[in-house]
Amino acid sequence: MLRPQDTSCRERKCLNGIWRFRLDPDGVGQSQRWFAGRLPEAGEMAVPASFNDIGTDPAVRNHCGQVWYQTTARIPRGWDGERIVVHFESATHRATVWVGDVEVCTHEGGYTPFEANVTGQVRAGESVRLTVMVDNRLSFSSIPPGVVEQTPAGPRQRYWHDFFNYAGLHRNVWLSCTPTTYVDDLTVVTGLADADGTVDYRVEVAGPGEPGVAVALRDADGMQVATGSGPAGTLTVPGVHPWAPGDGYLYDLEVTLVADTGPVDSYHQSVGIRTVAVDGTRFLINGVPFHFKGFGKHEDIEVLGKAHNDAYLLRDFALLDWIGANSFRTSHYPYAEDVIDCADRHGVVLIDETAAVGLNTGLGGGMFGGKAYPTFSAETIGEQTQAVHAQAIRELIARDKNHPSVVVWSIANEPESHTPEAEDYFRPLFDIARQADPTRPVGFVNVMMAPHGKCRVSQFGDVLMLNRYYGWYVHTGDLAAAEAAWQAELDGWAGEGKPIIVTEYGADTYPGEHSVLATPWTEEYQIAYLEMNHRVFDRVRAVVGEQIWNFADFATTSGIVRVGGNRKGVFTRDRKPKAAAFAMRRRWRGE
Ligand code: GCB
Repeated sequence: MLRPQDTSCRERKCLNGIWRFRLDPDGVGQSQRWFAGRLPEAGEMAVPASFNDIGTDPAVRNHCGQVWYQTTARIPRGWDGERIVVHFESATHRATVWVGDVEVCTHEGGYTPFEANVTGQVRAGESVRLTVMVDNRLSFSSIPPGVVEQTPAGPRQRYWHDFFNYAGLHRNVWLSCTPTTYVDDLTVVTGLADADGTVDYRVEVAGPGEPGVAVALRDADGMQVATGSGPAGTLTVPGVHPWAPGDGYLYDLEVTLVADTGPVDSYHQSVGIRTVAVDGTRFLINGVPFHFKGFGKHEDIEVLGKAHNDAYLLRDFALLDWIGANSFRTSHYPYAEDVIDCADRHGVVLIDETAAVGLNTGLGGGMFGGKAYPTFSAETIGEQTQAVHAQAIRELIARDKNHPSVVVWSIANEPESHTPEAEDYFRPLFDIARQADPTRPVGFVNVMMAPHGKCRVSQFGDVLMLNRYYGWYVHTGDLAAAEAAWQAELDGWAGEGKPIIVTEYGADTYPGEHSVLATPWTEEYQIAYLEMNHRVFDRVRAVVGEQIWNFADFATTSGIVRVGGNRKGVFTRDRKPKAAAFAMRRRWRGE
């Protein structure tokens, strides 16, 4: 599935704005056919936004179940005879869509796009009613998993991840048209050999007829540098300008489908020509050792929750640049495609993660809920979860495979990984990721409870990604003990002969809290904690990356270890620097 575009043969119309909206606490909307007319008793909701923090009603914020969105849109007159599609960049966590009275699609998973061909349901020039039922419930067969517990006070959503379960229509909604014979998919794989670059391309065409395929590659100035024909081939770019960290140089690949009558479809793909490889403990981009400096992030802002926002996107990239970061992880789910595009343009390197977070019921010491569940079992995370997880991996790779910024697939964050059940669960998922993309390293993010020598899943990864909180969750406030324990564990991992990226280390820090002694929660402790980690990293050659948890403070469920959310940000939730931001700028920029 390709993202809608405006080209010489395609058009798109953005449906963002204020939609009709209502909760469905009793789950009756579908049987009462709320889609079959104007949504009854509806209020208003912004799209894109999480629905949770717009109003003031706790019933909305904490709603657990279905919600309904509806809008009316006019199909442009000029779209007669075209293939018309409705495209959602995401709906968290699942959705069913009706056009008029007709159900056109359902989708599972809150962070990847889906669409429906609605050509048969609409007429050019006429308006249509578009209704979406979104369900925010997590279960043992969703990714991420969760469980709805029935309590005397009503249903309560429990889950084992540490961010608020924001939901709704978080990203753009498009109406778009393509010709009836169209470019259905496109894959590019790039290579470098001395001064030449190569672009292997493969085009999939759908619809009637057998049009020819012509491709043209243009540089950033619009100069044509290579052309090709046929559905697959290799383009060579002499004197290539590679895509590299800090240098987001992009070529434009135009694919044209050509029939006897002339061009029938045109699609553009930006292409960064670069290579990625793992060589022993080195992580190579364009053959050059790369050291990841950056953060685990979240899509999380005041009022909007997890909605994409272009202004915050640019603000965050400006701050990444200011602090000297060269990378981040899309913890803990695929981010909006605009984020990945921005990373491509800015030369920011990404570890791209699925939404498989919290596959670990032992996490948090009860922080995330009362009742105990086994992680892997027929009743909890089992075959059905694994199938949904496999699909989440496929959808992430299908969406992001052509982005030069993406250099590692992370198939899960901190799952249980020390048990035989975990080994059986994950083995096939690594195979699925490698089948979907044989060109990028695959890994998962290891949790502290499965340290070196105990983890049974790390064997499958091309890289080792570790989240560790020595000096915070263990040896709290005792940085000397933390340093010794961390060093010992890291030396063990270094013996595996794979590159190690420390994907999380961090200390909750309440801005404005100070002490002459480095005391947990103070701005001074955050700096001392980070410095201790850096001493350890700088002694271990296999460590090729340091990504602090977190870029910014973010919203979580309520809990006795969270004060207005998770405070491990180097920036506050509204993106003000804590003292650690200046310390990190010195380390990463060397200033
Ligand atoms: C982790 C998780 C992350 C949490 C973080 C914390 O290991 O991966 O989602 O927010 O710890 O602050 O506890």
